[in-house]
Amino acid sequence: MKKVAIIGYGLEGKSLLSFLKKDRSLDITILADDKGAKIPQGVKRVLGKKYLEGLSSFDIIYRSPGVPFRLSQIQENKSKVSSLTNLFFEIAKAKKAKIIGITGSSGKTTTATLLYKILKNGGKKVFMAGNIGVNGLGFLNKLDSKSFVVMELSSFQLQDLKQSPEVAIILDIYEEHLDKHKDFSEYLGAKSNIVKRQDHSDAVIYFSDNKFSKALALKSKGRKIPLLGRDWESINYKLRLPGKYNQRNVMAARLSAKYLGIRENIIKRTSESFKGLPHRVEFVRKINGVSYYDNSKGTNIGSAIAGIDTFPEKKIVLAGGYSKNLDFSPLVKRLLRNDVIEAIFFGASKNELINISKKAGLKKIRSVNKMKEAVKMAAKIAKSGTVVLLSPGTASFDEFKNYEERGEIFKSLVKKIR
Ligand code: UMA
Repeated sequence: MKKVAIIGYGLEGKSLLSFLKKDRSLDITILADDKGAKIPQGVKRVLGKKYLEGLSSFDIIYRSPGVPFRLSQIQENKSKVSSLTNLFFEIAKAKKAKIIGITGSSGKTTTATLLYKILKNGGKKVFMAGNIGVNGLGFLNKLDSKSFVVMELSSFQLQDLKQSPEVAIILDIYEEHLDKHKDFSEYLGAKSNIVKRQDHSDAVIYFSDNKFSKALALKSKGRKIPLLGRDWESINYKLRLPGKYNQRNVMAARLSAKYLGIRENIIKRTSESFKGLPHRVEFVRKINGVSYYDNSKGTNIGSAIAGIDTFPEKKIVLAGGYSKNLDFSPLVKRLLRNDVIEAIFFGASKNELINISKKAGLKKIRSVNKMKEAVKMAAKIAKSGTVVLLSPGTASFDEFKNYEERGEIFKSLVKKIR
């Protein structure tokens, strides 16, 4: 019997277990740092702090993306380490399905969802999977040579990926996830796997005005299809989605769809009717003349700034939360501009934000402990005609389960304002 370890029992661990347990020749053990993980009866497990100690005794090791690839025990057994994403690629490619992989520091889910809708409206047999939270193993049996799979790929999923998608989309790239990656260069190295094993018949669509997106794309052996922000002028769809960054997401989805043979009128119609996704500069409510927006998915500096850039109006920005060791300086610099009337810092990183603001000469700041107090304060000081925007620039784990919970609680607090 082959000894299989599944590290992590979250979304990917659970999907792997239900997929692999059908194969009776596998002897499966779940490993996780969480002692309380609810693993089905009869399934072997090693839980708690020492969960990785016996790793070398396994023949295959499936790593969940949240488990850092650079952990010494994983590095020592590197040749045996695989992942759900690797398994998916192997089987999907064997079935000759076409994989369109999307990466970047923000905009992945929006671009993936829009491209999925465009391909569907264009009559293609299309599926969506990956970091977006959809388990691809669940639909593998439906794939054939006519299928397209739009996959959102995070740096953690790309880091040990042994194949590349037929079409790669590289959106804007900047600092992200420096709590888990050793440094920015490790993050870029992980992302480069999206093109590393492409061949001449493959293609990469990228932003030539983002130096990291461009540098990665140039590593591809496939066709290189560049995009520039100013290309938007010749497209000019009437989008429901706000902000320049969404124009870039739409441009990337559009060019990929065109490359895959979809007609312009279908791309335009789908893009113009697309309402976007929750927690990405989502309008919540207008009360007392003040408009409230939820950008809880602004979990890194670039996407927090992109959220602020969405509005020309005067605004109060709510920022802070669990720091991912990212450099807050560019965010503070953005807050210095005149359209920001006030910044309210909250959560675990508030002192770091205050210190950087002091050094940068940013005076219009307030700080509170919890997001709840930040919303209350914003409602008290906001004047009619302004915008209140939650654009944290951090992860949420100091106060919430994830960015979704933070966004939902923000929205419910805003709905209670009188
Ligand atoms: N665990 C360990 N050791 C660790 C870390 C975690 O044992 O060091 C265990 C936990 O105890 C738990 C399990 O691993 O049992 C959790 O695994 P996970 O963190 O990989 O989470 P999943 O639920 O499997 O979800 C993962 C992605 N999560 C991360 O990358 C952190 C999901 O992306 C993804 O949707 C899902 O796989 C399906 O592919 C989430 C995410 O936050 C949405 N992604 C980041 C982002 O978008 O910014 C990259």
